[in-house]
Amino acid sequence: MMRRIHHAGIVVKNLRDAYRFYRDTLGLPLVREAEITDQGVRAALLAAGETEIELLEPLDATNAVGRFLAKRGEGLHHFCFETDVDRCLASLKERRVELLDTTPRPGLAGRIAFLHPRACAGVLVELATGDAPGAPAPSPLDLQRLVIGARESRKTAELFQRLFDLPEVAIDGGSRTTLGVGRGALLVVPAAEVGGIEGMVALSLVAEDFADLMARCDRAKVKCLGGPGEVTIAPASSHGVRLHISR
Ligand code: CMX
Repeated sequence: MMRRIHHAGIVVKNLRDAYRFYRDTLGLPLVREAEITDQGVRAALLAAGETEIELLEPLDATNAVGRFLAKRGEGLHHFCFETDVDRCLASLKERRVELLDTTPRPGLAGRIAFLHPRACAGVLVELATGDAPGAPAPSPLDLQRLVIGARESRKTAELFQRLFDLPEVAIDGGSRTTLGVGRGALLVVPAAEVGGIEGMVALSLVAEDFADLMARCDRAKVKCLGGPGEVTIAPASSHGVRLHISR
């Protein structure tokens, strides 16, 4: 039912500053940018392989995204599945799952609807019809995994499996669960293994040309921790998001 992770949404103070890192340093191509007035945001989608990264700048400090920014700072805000939104909403309604949108509305990713974070272990999940089929924009980075921290990781993984009919594709010693979504995956891990963070923790990406990417990060003075084939970009450099990048 879930065709792919359509995008991971990141709240930023300012789109122009965030472009400097995500578009100019990482090299992610801008797919589109628009103001979504009913949501009180200016949003931009950037291609990252099969999926996309959505940057969200609140238009004022008092709306839902503005309050999120004030309370938690810049960082991961939600993620979105591409699916048949009407069918999926009908099925979720039948199961009395708590929704923010009971009917789809227009968004940057097509017709969209949000579930309440209370229904998804504190994670804000969006559903979207996605774009008309076409070749994805070529991108130097492929977003492959989204990491979710949970106090009871097994239970949370089972919840996501049940809600979205996701296959379990790998078990790592019983404490980590990988759920397949298209060519990508959700990795549910115990919060204790990720500094106690519950909810969206990190994004894992694979670089087409790792050496070139490292050179660009170096020129832009981006702080990277790690070894020769895999780095974690310090959240201070990536607008609050832990980015794991491997070759
Ligand atoms: N993920 C997880 N929890 C969130 C959250 C998020 N993105 N945003 C807010 N919350 C939590 C808050 O931390 C708070 O938790 P506590 O009660 O434990 O403190 C609780 O939700 C209430 O927060 P609030 O600021 O009072 O916000 P509201 O209750 O008014 O709304 C939410 C919260 C999630 C329903 C709201 O942010 C919302 O409607 N979001 C969906 C719409 C959206 O995000 N649009 C932007 C995307 C645009 C697009 O792609 O089209």
